[in-house]
Amino acid sequence: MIFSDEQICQFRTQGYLAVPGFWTAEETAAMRTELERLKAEGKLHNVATEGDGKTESRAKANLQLCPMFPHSTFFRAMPFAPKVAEAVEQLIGGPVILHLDQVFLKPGRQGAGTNWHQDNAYFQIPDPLKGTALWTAVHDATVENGTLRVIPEAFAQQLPHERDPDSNHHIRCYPDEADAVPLEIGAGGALFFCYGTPHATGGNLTDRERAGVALHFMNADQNGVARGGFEVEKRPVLTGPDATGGEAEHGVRVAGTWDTEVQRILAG
Ligand SMILES: O=C(O)CCC(=O)C(=O)O
Repeated sequence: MIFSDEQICQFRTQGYLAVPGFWTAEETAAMRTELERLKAEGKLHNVATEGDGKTESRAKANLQLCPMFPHSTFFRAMPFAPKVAEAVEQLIGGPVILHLDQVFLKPGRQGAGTNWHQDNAYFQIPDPLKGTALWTAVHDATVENGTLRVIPEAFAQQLPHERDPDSNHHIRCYPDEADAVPLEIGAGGALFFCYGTPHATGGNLTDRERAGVALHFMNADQNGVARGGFEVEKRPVLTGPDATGGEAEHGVRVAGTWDTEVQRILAG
């Protein structure tokens, strides 16, 4: 996964980059299958509220699992897929550290969006271009089913955030939505957006569910000050001299298992 100068420039000036077909059809099918299992086992929780920031909504569902790695060796392996670190390192520089993993699933009709925010309002790294989300469209993501929207060129601003009344734990901001760009992308596509980029998802107005897996990465030189995400000793170092393939953080070697995990899930 080698990005062109134009793609890297797009990320560093606009604050985001869309990469259709980042994952293969097999990898994406395995994500859907594993998500079905996690959903059937009741691992995803509705974080949408009735507008008071605490009472679970009965009408709307924004189903979240965060973190995923303790529940799935498949999703634990996903950030260790070699193309992930290769891609991320080109955008934010190395060494690369995994900061957080999570999934948001929006059931058909009921699915609720995640309101506007900058990830750096949580993570608070000094340089917002040294951290990025890799948001994977597990299903085709369209305006109608609430795909991600971003505000380009806004990553250097620090927008004021407050508690999100539509979520039981999120915070939100209120950027000028006239500047927002919807990023439609097919299943298996990846949207990279830096920690400063304001972003939101919308409600799912279709009959079919839509999910996004969000992995967050930062440059190791931000690790000492970065807030939120995994506990410091659980943030896997993916590249550079301190990378152990997951042994230091998970106690087992995870690097090199992604392809086997994909085949294991597809074999049922
Ligand atoms: O998929 C969503 O609803 C929200 C994703 C998001 O906000 C993130 O990955 O930071």
